[in-house]
Amino acid sequence: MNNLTTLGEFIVDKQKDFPGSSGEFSSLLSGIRLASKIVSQQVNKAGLLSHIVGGAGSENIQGEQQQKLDVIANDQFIKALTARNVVCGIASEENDDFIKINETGRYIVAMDPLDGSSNIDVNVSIGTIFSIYKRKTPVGTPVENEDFLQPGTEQLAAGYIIYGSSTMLVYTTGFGVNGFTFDPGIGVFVLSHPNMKFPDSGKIYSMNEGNFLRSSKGVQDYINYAKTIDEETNRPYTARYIGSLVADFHRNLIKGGIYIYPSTTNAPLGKLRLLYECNPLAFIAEQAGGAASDGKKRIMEVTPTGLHQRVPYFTGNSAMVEKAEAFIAAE
Ligand code: P6P
Repeated sequence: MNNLTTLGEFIVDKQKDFPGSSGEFSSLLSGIRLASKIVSQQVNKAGLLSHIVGGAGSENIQGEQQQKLDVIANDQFIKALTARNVVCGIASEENDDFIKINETGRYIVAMDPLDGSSNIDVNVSIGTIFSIYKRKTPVGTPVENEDFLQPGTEQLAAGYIIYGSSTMLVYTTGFGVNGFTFDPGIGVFVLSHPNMKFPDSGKIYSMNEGNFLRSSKGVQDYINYAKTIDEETNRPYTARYIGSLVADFHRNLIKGGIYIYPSTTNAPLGKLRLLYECNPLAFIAEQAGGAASDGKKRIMEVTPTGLHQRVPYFTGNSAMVEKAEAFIAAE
């Protein structure tokens, strides 16, 4: 037991990467750690609740209205971040506008508190995605829209929690990617995947092929390329699509692959959100030796124009993303 590194120890140890943060940044990450544990417990109970006690919208055994799990997750992360007094504002997938927290806070957080929550009832892994920036407006003033509309290259940290067969927290502060697995027996996240990197090559492609005919010629050409039989280049690739971004991304990070949610005729900007889905996972992808683009441009260089802005999204092994971009460029 004593040769294990807990997330708490890791955060404190890496604090030296942020001179002058006076521990505030570590406190912020610890707030995310705490909320993750609480949400993990709720997610694991949800299966029980929805099938035995009745799901969201029903009454729980105390006769209280059973809240939707994504609302519970949203509340838990907001509560944990507010308590730390280091965050001035939060942009959440669950809230139309940003939430003002503490005017003396130096950081902002963009988050999807429970992505893929529609999968809970079928017991598929779901996740939380978060992104941390330094505020642009002066400390001591109310947080403003411009604090959130920063390009992904300005991220100080980003990560995700995957609530699956085990709960894992994977994050980066720009010095590599590290994964921590939650041990419910002792209630701590333990370093289980140090210095995570995409494998040198990948052969998994993740896309909802129901969108194939609604996608551009370049995307269709790439998917057909992935399906072509060519032993020399390890094709056909394997199709794996769970319909839960964090689960698909996490599998591709470990096994090698590309996740695609493209522009379609009925959703020209795609489905995924730039601020709290695409940018945080792009930071992780790039730190793990991979790439993330909108099919043409590095996603972290896109300047956001709105909190809930959608973008087409290609992320995974660099060579796979580059190949998809080449087909799009040739269309
Ligand atoms: P579709 C979940 O709703 C989500 O935001 C991602 O987690 C997932 O990858 C995607 O949407 C699934 O979308 O259109 O394939 O059902």
